[in-house]
Amino acid sequence: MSSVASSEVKRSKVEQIKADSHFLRDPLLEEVGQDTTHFSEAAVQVLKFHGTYQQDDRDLRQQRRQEGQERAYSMMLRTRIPGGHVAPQLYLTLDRLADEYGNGTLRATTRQTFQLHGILKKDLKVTLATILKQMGSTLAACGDVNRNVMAPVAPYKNRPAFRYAQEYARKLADLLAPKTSAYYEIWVDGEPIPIPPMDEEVKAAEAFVGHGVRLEGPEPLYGPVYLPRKFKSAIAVAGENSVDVYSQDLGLIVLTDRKGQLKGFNIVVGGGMGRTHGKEETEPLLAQKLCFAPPESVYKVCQAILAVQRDHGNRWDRKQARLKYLVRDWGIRKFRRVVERYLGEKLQRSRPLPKFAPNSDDYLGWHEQGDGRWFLGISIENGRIQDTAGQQLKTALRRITETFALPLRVTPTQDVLIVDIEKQQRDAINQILKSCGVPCKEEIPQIVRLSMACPALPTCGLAITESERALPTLIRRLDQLLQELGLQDAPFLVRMTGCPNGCARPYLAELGLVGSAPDHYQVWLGASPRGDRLAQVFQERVHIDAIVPLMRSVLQVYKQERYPQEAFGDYCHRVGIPYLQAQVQALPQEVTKV
Ligand code: SRM
Ligand code: SF4
Repeated sequence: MSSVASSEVKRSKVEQIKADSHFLRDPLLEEVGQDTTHFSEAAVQVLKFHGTYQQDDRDLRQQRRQEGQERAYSMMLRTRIPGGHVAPQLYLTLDRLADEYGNGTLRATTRQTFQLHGILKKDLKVTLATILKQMGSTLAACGDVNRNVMAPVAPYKNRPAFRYAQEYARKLADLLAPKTSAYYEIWVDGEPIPIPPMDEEVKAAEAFVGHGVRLEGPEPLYGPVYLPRKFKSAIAVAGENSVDVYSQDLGLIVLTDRKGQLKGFNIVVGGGMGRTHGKEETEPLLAQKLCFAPPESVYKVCQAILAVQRDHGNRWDRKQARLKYLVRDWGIRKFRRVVERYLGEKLQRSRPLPKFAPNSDDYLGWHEQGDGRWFLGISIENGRIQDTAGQQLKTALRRITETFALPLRVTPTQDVLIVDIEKQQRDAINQILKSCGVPCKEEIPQIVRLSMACPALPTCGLAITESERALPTLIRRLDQLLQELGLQDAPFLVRMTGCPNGCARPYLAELGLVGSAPDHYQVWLGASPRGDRLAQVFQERVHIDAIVPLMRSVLQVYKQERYPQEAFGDYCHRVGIPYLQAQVQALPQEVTKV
């Protein structure tokens, strides 16, 4: 379409790399087989579409530089798991690969996937091929394409909306997946491998041509330069927003009738978290209401939305290239008009929706799933599955999966559910967890269970400061503070990131801590616990040791002034950030200083 052509004029470096890659092949195909420790810059960009990031151990960077050695390179590998649903054999494969080629840990991510860290370049092909042969995939887990599609994890068999959300997460993932054969050529040398068959409905929907939605060539939806930037989608259920649907480029909300029949989806567009400190033009934004789509037209609408971003998204400044900026700059009305032009028909108005419930049900512990079987939610602190001196979490999950061959689901908050458990298996599962020292739900304070941190140091190349390694101590201090203040009945969502990119969605947390300098964090308050209102900056640069004293002063005021049952985020929003800042300033200096 025309703006793809016009963006050729001054497209960014990554655009050129994508164009030269011949549908995600070059220069990766050649470099994979080379005896080197790392990939070239161009291959690194292409590699992302294949689900892999090149990283280096940042703890060792300085020392290695001083010793004249190159960086300690390794690869992070991210799987694509629509709705977070993982078959037992795939889980066992990932568990084994983490030990054999990775750093011995698995990481459940905020988008319901698993990551392996620490894989050396020489082992990348065997690791990836092994995943592929177990019907797993990493294609499009990263890169400028539709990423892992999220959906609520609860496997309720008697609540059809949850089943539809999982079903359509899989369908949407298939519909919007890249079609290049490069993935199989590179990682399994084109060898035929078992691939889950594509749903007939999705196959039929793929043929949609609309007004130029599909292009000539091997990638009819994406074309040779794919999207201007990453694209994220999720499916929520009316009343349940564990996926943070308003943080997505494309969000679908399942609507059912009284009998549980699928009526269709409300569609929201243009959400996103990422920003850069000091660059006002970058900002977290909530997705806006676009339309309602019945099941028979939802695929067309989703493809049209993606095609509008493909053709009109910013291809010269990657910091302005997400769909959220197109929607912001055009306004939702113009965006809707252009989508309608691509569709060749009018969009239907969004349907009324009930308010989302607070995101305080993490589905941890034991629950009946509505068909006589059970599911068990296990808290994974900051998503890291590993064996430590006090807790053999990785061993426990492996033993349970080996013994009972049960599927797992990764939650949007970095936890794991084991599903389809027969009643008679419960005792043995409890016994395995106990013998491995894995605490049950009741033994973990709720503020700890609800919190999230991104990986940050030492693996993330963009981290400004610590996150996953810093939050465990801080969150326990915050828990202690709640108890001291008699506020243990009012835990709130705490999310920490090592930089402003927002990987743990901190701008939708009631307390968001965003790395701004080594050991310092920007403090955000006032988001809604329902994931439908963003937080605002409360303090710019707070040393990690000053966070608890700062929060003490805020929570004291909250305790005195909150309405009955008023959530912390809602209170902060009601009284406003300037009011809270004034309260903190009014306190003695020693309370707020580092
Ligand atoms: Fe993220 C980049 C980790 C969810 C926004 N993210 C990265 C990279 C790959 C760093 C890099 O580019 O070199 C991080 C790898 C760290 C590591 O060592 O693993 C990284 N992001 C993660 C994960 C693992 C965090 C976690 O704690 O689980 C999440 C993986 C999700 C997945 O399975 O697909 C993860 N990232 C998110 C989310 C949350 C979400 O999608 O719901 C966001 C905010 C939502 C959004 O995209 O707007 C997010 N990550 C970013 C950004 C900023 C994008 C932007 O629009 O500005 C970057 C940097 C970039 O793209 O340039 C980034
Ligand atoms: Fe890295 Fe920043 Fe994402 Fe954390 S938020 S994983 S530091 S990019």
